[in-house]
Amino acid sequence: VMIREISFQRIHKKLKKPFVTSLQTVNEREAIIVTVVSDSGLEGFGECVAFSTPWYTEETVESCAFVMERVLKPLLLDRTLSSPHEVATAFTPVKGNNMAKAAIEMAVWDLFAKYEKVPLWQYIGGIHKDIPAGVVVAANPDRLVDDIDLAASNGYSRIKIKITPESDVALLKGAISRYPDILFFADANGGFNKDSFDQFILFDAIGFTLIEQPFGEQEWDLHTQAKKQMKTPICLDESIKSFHDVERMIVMQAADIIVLKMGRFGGWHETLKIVELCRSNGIGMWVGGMIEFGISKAHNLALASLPDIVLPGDFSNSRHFWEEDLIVPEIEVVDGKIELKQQAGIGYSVDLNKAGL
Ligand code: OSB
Ligand code: MG
Repeated sequence: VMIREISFQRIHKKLKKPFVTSLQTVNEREAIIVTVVSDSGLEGFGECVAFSTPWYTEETVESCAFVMERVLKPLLLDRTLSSPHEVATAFTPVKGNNMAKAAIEMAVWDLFAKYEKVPLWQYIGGIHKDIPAGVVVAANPDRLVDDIDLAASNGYSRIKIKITPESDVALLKGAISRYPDILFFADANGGFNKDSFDQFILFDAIGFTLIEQPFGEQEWDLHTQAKKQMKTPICLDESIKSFHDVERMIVMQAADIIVLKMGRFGGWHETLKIVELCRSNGIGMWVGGMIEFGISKAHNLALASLPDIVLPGDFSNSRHFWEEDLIVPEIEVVDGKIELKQQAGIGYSVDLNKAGL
């Protein structure tokens, strides 16, 4: 496949309601849509998931726009690839900037699946055709019970609750015990530290399926200590940026489960290596979200189809965050599940006319 054209579209949309985390409140979402075109006229799509400012990771929309246009695009343009794995090799001389790399790389994987005329989820060896949905609720104690009730009534069988050291253990326990059939995850986004370590251990009694990123991304020792003392599985999100981070996590016994985020790993190639490493070491995996649009979600859904991914990910329907998504059809949750498409590639068409506010 010859890469004849690579283009970028910067878009932004207002969220239906603000997304509140301990780190940041997101009201509006910018993104960069990548389109790659082959010599035969096939189109592949990717989406850059960096945020407007560096509150979650170092990269930003602006840094990615620069790196994609000026640094990465020239490495691929007019090149003939025999496998999408060659993109990661072509990008190796460029340090970091994983979200910029991932956005272009994902578009090439979509293109190859379309070239082979198979859905992307089949192209990568996926088997699950119905992906369990999952939704996120904010740490706000006044709204916790109502938010959980709403998510449950919308059919979600996995609810992730943002927690902080100020979260009330008894309130959380009471709120989630009302739904014994729903899986409840907790996500601290690194909000605990050495001083609040003992307080964190008390969260073990709540009954969460797992607790995501209790401590800062470099706090390997604290995670190891917490895992030793707790029965609730510890899950790492922000700490995991590469295959090597997972190796370190395994050696240090710092966690039982990881969140897969292709943007942070640099794309499909690194993600598939990480999945294999986790599989062979008994590490659990699930696919995380970045408040993204349908293109990134479609890639994530394909990833969630892999045999060893059994925990439900951050998969809500398109209308959860957006008045209108830019894929057709939109992502829809039916009976708590999202059905994968049979069309080649990501399985959805992209309508950039729908990219406005
Ligand atoms: O920590 O998982 C996170 C959204 C933006 C940045 C970080 C995180 C999140 C989420 C997922 O919690 C939200 C979603 O897309 O469903
Ligand atoms: Mg997280």
